[in-house]
Amino acid sequence: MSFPTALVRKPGPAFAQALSGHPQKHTIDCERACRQHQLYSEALKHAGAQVISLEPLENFPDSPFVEDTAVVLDHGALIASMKEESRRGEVASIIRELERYRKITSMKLPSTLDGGDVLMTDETVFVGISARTNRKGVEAVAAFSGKPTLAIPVLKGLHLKSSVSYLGRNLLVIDPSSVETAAFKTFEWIEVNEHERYAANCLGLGNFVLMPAGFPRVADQIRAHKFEVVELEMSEFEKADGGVTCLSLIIPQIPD
Ligand code: CIR
Repeated sequence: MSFPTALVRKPGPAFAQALSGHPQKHTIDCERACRQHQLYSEALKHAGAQVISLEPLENFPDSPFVEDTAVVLDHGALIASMKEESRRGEVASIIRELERYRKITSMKLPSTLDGGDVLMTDETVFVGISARTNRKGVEAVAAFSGKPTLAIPVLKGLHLKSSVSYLGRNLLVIDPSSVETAAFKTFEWIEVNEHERYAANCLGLGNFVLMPAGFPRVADQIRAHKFEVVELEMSEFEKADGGVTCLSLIIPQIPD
């Protein structure tokens, strides 16, 4: 069994100003977001992660979405070059944390990348070409990872992982209307329909899967694959265009 470290960052009052295209973005409730975030951190611990909880960054409303700031592998951490001006400053404090665990490599403009576009599987890295991540960003991930790396056009949604996530054991959860499925044909997958789209973003951690509450059909299908499912209220993060994976930066335990 592996015991990863998970970096998380609590939402503060500035979270109400997070970037979002969600129609209810103006109703973000920061106190409720804090409570949901607390339960999220507890779920990570329940799944065996050691949680490092960073304090809110008041100048950076989107900073709870730590996943976007870096790609962490066994041999090092690649710091993302985030396209959104308002998010670029988030990486400084993440670098200070990650330096304790990994050698740091930083991407530079004109390459752009959000970590939410990076889908790691056992053999292959899939990187979304999206509104945030460009081809040079994919090339930077390919050079860094040393693994086969494929660019995947994101047809709908913010990031690749808004539409597909990897649970482990060769199993994906995918919204086939948002992403070409051809590249994933060596995987087994669970399909979500258009009403279940938000459940395409799940976090697999060993035998556990953290997923948003309210999608019982998807949860049952994941359970049928012998994962233990933890369902989480995510309403305030959904209103900020964020999902379950976005709220943590997973630092895998290096195998002995
Ligand atoms: C943003 O627009 O950048 C944030 N409001 C949402 C980022 C979500 N992150 C993720 O999916 N990895």
